[in-house]
Amino acid sequence: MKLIGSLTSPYARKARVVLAEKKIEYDFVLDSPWSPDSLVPDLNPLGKIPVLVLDDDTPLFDSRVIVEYLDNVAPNNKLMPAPNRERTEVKRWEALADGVCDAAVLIFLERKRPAKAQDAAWIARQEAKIERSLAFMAEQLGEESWCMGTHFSLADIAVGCALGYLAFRFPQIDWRERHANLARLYDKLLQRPAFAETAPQE
Ligand code: GSF
Repeated sequence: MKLIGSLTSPYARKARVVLAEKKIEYDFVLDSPWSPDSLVPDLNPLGKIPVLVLDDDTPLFDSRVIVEYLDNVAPNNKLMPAPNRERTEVKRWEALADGVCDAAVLIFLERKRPAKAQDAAWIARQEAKIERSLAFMAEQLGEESWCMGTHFSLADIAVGCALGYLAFRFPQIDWRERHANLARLYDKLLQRPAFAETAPQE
């Protein structure tokens, strides 16, 4: 199978971390959806990465669909519990983490516009989403070892990718100082080869 992505996308990183944690072999194909000759729209009508292309050429998107497929297709190292209340909680963590990435990406794109065209209120609205979400994550994590308490799960992977994207694109957001437990979780995740080997890079 092939993962179409980039070295900076937090959503592609989530898929890459899951592939590594599940020890699934794949080809990583770099394709920026922003380049005029990108092949992404031919695979995903939404024109977004990541896309997982299965061996029968079926394209899977978006990252949540990809990681759920990967967790189901390989029995080892389960990252999501069976359908029950805990699974719902893992998926809410993922929705929260992906939402932080969504807001961060919107700020990043808005700031690429000419300064006069940038909408300060729009940027402030996205920053507020990030701040509220970080506080919510910190409150939910508390002093637990992992997002779901005693065991590592997809929730930690999604949160780690979101925090890593903030550190990469918005080093001025001082989430480490304000939420020491999130910093501890992120530093612990960086000890895992799957995270260390997928750190965002230009
Ligand atoms: C979001 C992917 C996304 O926005 C997912 O996979 O979870 N809900 C989707 N990807 C960006 C790249 S990045 O910022 O990570 C993307 O492909 N943007 C191109 C576009 O046209 O929006």
